[in-house]
Amino acid sequence: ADSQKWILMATARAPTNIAVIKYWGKRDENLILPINDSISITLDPDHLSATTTVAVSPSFEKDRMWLNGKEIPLSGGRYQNCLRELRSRAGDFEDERRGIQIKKEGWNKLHFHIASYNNFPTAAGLASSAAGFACLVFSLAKLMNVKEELGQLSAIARQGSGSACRSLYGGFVKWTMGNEMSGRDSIAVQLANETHWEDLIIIVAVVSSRQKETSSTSGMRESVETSSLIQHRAKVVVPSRILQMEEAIRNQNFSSFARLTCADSNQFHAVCLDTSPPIFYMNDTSHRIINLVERWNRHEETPQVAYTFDAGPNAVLIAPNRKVASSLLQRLLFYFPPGPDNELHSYVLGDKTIL
Ligand code: 2P0
Repeated sequence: ADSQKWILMATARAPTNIAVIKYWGKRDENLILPINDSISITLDPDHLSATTTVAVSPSFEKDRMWLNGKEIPLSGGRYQNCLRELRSRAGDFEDERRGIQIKKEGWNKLHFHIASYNNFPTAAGLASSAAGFACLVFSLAKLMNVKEELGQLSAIARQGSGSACRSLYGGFVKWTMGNEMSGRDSIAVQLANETHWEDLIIIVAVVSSRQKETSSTSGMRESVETSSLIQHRAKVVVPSRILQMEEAIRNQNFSSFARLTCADSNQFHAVCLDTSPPIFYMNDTSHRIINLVERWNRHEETPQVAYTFDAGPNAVLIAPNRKVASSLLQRLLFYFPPGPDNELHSYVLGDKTIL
């Protein structure tokens, strides 16, 4: 029948984010509630982002998803959790011209087709779940006429993947751990928008394009279960670092920002080493990059560049301006010359491009 023929669509784009104070460890696995606050920088969407189109039609028989054109299973409880939250907040939809009317409750019976693309090669081994879930939740919210503030949408994206909640805002973002059992207050807040501290340049040095061996989800679970350092980190170290980082960002104090960023990355990887069995996300090339930056920073007496590594060996390098960024690229090319067995695969530029 004609009533089966309509299709509604919504499209959104969300960038990935890079944590400078890391999220590592949950206090609630199902709701995805963290054991500490974290702070991140959202990248410019032109470089590393997900674009997702969601469609709904009475002719769809089940929910399906395609990532970069390839169908992937949607069985995961995380997707279902996000969908349930969105459905409970859905609004009425009416298009008189096309004769479409969906009541709030009507969304419960409809199925979705989701097509998502990353504008960077998945093979680069760069995190995509943050941008992916942020984008999925935002586009579904738009489609389903969900009228919620971004903060509440971030609490829904959080249930898809913790770090995703931070990708709903641009600029500098804090994920406050919250203390309610429901997770309602475990949301992202914007510390400063994307026009703040515009000179910062982010360079991702792709060390390995291989898929990481230990997923973040299981890695942080094992850390919470076996590391004693993680407790000290969450209770003592991070709370004071969060305050210092907020101040460094507010004042655009690069020295302080860089010291905190490097120290926090190193402590996160120390927690991984303190996990039993130990988790190694960085490799020899990652360590060589740390050395290169540390020696440079010590030589100049004040930090020139910050480094941070997530659950993999790729280096995220942050320079205070173009001049330092081009000097950084020169150094990287000198120590890791392009060639048949070069250790660095490529560079991805975040924020403003410099070439
Ligand atoms: C972060 N990472 O703050 C930290 C630093 C990796 C290292 O958030 O289980 O993919 O989906 O909540 O968000 C990666 O963890 O884990 C992450 P789930 P997620 O960016």
